[in-house]
Amino acid sequence: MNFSDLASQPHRRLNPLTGEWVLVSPHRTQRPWQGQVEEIAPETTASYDPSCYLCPGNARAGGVENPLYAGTFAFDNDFAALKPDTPPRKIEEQGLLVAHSESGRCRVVCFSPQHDLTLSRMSVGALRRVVDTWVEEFSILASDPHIHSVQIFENRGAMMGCSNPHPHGQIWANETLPNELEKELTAFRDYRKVHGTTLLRDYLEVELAKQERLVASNDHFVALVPFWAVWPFEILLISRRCVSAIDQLHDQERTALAEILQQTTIRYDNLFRTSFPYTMGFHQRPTDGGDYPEFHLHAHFYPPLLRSATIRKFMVGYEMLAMPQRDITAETAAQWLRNVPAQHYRDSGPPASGT
Ligand code: H2U
Ligand code: ZN
Repeated sequence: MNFSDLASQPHRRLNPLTGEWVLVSPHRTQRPWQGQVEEIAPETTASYDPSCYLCPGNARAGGVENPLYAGTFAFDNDFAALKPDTPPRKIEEQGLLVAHSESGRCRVVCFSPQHDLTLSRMSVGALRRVVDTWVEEFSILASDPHIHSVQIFENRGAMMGCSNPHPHGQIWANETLPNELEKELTAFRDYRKVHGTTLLRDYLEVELAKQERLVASNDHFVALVPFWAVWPFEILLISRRCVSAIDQLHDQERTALAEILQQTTIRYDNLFRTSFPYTMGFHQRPTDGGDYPEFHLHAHFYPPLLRSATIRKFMVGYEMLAMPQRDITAETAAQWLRNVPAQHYRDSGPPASGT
């Protein structure tokens, strides 16, 4: 098989971060669709919602009142999935009934006081404050001796199960390493043992040479559709310098991260002229105090939309029972994302006629 076959022939691609394969069926993109079309919720346009539990000055569950914050605001999740004071316990029966207690902390981070904003419509200055807040939260959680991994993420849009349009994300910090981090860490370690370099540094070099999967880039970050993408418009955001977590980013890199977050999310919104749903999050070194030279900071964006604002990809059938599958190739997806305007559609007037 050679690279020119990838646009037309069924094939599988390997994800070197997880060791898992994805089936790609590019010949299938013309298949008709008569299935479910999602309702889109109308876009929020009020900058303050008196019933929102994240807006400044409003009361949350349990009655705590949010401060009149002006930038970002972080607090302990009132319905935390993990608790710091969980007593250590273990069940291990015949290797078949195995359960371990898990302690940790859950935080909620409001990105802006303005209820109707999204990351895609925030200024670089405001996004930089979000980056700084993530760094601050990461550093505090990382210094807790009981916390060994910190997962920063955002669920955006009702389609992804997000409970509230107010711009916000979450941080879950665990005593152990979650599955995805564990898989990546093993892959990074194995790669470094064999090649002496970091897997993502080498992968970035390959992609910068080939160009065809790049979406956006600046002096410090590159956003691309990875060769092994599962979700139609999945993006991998990689730091050019190999740092193991956001606390190692210097001033210019933090601003560059804010800029590329803006660029990536604007391109997503512009693709189908809708507030594009996704789950995104950073993968960073474990926070057990160890040194992780093999770990290379990156973020994943997993958006569910497939071919319009209302048609989504379902991970069902073959995907649940066998392996993930996609129709449009990573190269086509990257090309579509590269070709949309770099300015947000809601800030750039009506579309030209005929588009
Ligand atoms: P999601 O929209 O991504 O689900 O995040 C909202 C989080 O906010 C959710 O985890 C928390 C929920 O537990 N929350 C509070 O901490 N306080 C509240 O008053 C309501 C929701
Ligand atoms: Zn709000």
